Amino acid sequence: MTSLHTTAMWEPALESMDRRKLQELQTQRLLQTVEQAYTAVPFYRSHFDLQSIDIQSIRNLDDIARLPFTEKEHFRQNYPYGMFAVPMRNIVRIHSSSGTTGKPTVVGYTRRDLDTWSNMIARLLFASGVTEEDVIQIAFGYGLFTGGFGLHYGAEKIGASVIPISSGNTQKQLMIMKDYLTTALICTPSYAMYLAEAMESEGIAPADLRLRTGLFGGEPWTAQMRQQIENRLGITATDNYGLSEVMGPGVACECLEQKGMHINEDTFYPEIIDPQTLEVLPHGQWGELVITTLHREALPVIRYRTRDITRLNPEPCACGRTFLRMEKPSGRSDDMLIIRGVNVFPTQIEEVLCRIDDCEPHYKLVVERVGSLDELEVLVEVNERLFFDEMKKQNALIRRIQSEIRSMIGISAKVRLVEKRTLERFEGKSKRVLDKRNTSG
Ligand code: DLL
Repeated sequence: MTSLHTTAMWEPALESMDRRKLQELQTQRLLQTVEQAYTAVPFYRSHFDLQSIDIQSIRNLDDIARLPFTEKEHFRQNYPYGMFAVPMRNIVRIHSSSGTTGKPTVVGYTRRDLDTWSNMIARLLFASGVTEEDVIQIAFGYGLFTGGFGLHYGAEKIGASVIPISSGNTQKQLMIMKDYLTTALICTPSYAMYLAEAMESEGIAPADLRLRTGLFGGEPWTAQMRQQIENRLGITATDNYGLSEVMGPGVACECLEQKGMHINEDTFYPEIIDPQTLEVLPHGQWGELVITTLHREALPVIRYRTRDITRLNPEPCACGRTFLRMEKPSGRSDDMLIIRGVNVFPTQIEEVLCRIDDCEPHYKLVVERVGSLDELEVLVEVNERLFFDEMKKQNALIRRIQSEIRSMIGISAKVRLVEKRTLERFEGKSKRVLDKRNTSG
């Protein structure tokens, strides 16, 4: 299989490894991880003992299905450092992720973990064709969030010129992008969209910039949103995935084929489970992604339930990487809205809206209980021409959106057209859902 988009690999011996050899490596690392978790982390010892797991009986990759899951709640119960497997003197970095409720999840890294992490990021950058020739603008928040620092050290590792601008300050982002000749932009897809819009209102055209590529992640986004970002910024955009509990960004990344994200399987062992029955599902089926770390010193994590809904594709990829690919997550199972009994992911609405020319890719979903019925209202920005246009055209657009939502998801929704730039914009992860049912009881 040949590809027009082949880029160099950062660690070709691992990234294009024969799958049988890879499984041997995974098995060896899994056994080490289980042993390390059991002996060094009291939480895992009691977690396994409670289920009468004899760790000597874990001998191959299939045995993993007998181990219990780790959940976010376990991190909270062991706040702050109870999940660490090494003494604090060996920890050189601490990050944390703030959930919406409860205590934050605290994660630690040894020196070797940081080295592993920057290699994962270096792989991700190379997979998108970014090299030492590039000037990378990192517009993820630097701080406790893993996005900024995580990507930073991998970018330095490949020898690129890194601009650690962090998130926010959109005017300055544009000035720097233009004056410092940025070639690669790293942020959330919603911030990329915001920057594209700000560029348009400042009268900056893609041709005025050197920007050629964007690496976006940290939240779900649709193929349609990618198309919009690519067109408006004049770039190629790739997706990358990760989560703090198992490391941060760098768990999986797209190559230039743009057909799913290669999971760094030498470092993370993926499974897909049915979130109801908790059974492991075969490749190709949609379900919840579960990850076991295979190479963490500070924080081994066994069968972490990510809540992200995706599926795995084991087909060989034209880029030559042998790691299997995960499809763009359609969303998190805990972000899924249940509206009148129908499961709705915000990304499904995004897909509908992005397909319609007069709609801008800025929307908000408001869910309410009216009487005993759930009601979904979709607020969507429309371009100025249409907003000030006659009622008839607006009504026609509303009917079209409603009918596409009905045919895609099977529910009826109220639709409200709003003027351009009236909905909130996001410098980090977007928050597009307001579920009033939870607050009103
Ligand atoms: O968002 C790590 C990260 C930073 C990844 C920068 C990529 C780029 P958390 O804050 O712990 O970590 O959030 C993790 O974000 O479980 C997914 O629900 C979601 N997520 C991350 N990347 C993607 C993606 C970082 N590419 C949670 N597509 C995960 C869809 C994503 N969802």
